[in-house]
Amino acid sequence: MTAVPTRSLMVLLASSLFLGACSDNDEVMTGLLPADPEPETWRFALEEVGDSVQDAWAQEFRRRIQELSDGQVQVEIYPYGSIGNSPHLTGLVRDGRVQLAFASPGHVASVIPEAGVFLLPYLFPEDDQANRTILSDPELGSLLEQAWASAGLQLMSLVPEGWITWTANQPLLEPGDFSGLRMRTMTAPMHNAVFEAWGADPVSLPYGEVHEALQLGQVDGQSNPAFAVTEMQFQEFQSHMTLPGATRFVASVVSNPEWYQNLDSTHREWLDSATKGMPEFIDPVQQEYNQRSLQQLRESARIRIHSLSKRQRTGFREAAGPAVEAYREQAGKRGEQILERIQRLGEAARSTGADESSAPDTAT
Ligand code: 6CS
Repeated sequence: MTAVPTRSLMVLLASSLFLGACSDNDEVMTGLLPADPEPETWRFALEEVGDSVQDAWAQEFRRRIQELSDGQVQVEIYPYGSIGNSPHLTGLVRDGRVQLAFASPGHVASVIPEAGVFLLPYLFPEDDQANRTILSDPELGSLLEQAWASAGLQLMSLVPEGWITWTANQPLLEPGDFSGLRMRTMTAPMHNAVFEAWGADPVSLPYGEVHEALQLGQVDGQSNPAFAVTEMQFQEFQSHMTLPGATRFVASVVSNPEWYQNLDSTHREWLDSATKGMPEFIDPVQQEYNQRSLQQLRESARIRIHSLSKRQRTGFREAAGPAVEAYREQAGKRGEQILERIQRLGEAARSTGADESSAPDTAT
């Protein structure tokens, strides 16, 4: 029999007496076991305000992590405005001061030129399922991960946020309508290249400055999913919205690569399992948010909503050539591989008829 040191015996005895006095409550029993490790906190910064698509993603991620880790990992969510704008958030992740953040292509393409592929009009199929299949393609995923890694960012997930709409104080139905229009763009030069191809005069601004710029007439129009328009109240200063069915807003969730690599296997597994399946969670959420916003705009009759016909879309696609060239110049060899992979997957979807459902009212 193993001898129990007298001091330990006394501690045990005192503990059982104490327990006896306190009933056999589980929580108190826990006090006898080695102390639970202190929960660790992961900071997660958003590019959007509370109740947005990014917020819904982050809340669900937090719920999953806390459940998987049994509370050992807490996630602290910082909505847009609490710690900085998009380029700043990317910097915080690269410096390791924030563990996780959203990074959308219109901003992050400044440091990851390959991210600009998500800004190219009429590249991805219109069909939702075909689009999902492309975004989950392992070969494309690996190329994107390499691109993100070479900018010091670990790509954790792609987050579909819905079709991008254009708003202005005039209908935007053909490329010529953009002529001289001061279009607000996100901060990456690639976003300017898209609207320049149609003759616009782009003005790069952080998200948080768009409302004021529209109000003061410093910009004439902007582009964003419908949920973002109502959430940020852009419709207060815009009389027309176009549903071009040209580009979907696909954000990325990024982490610090060193932090990710240095996580112990259990924590990394929690993180990976929490992230897996998030596209399936967020897709219906973004659809609901975007549909609700469009409905709200239609009912308020504050803004006229236009859908582009097939012919009008073709006009925009054909005029977007210089934007594709700008992407090729900026994104180099890997950028070309990414573009070709998306084109190949898109052609495969079209040849199987998976891209037939190009409804004119492509709004979510
Ligand atoms: O327009 C922007 O800058 C922002 N739009 C959305 C929908 N999310 C984040 C991004 O920064």
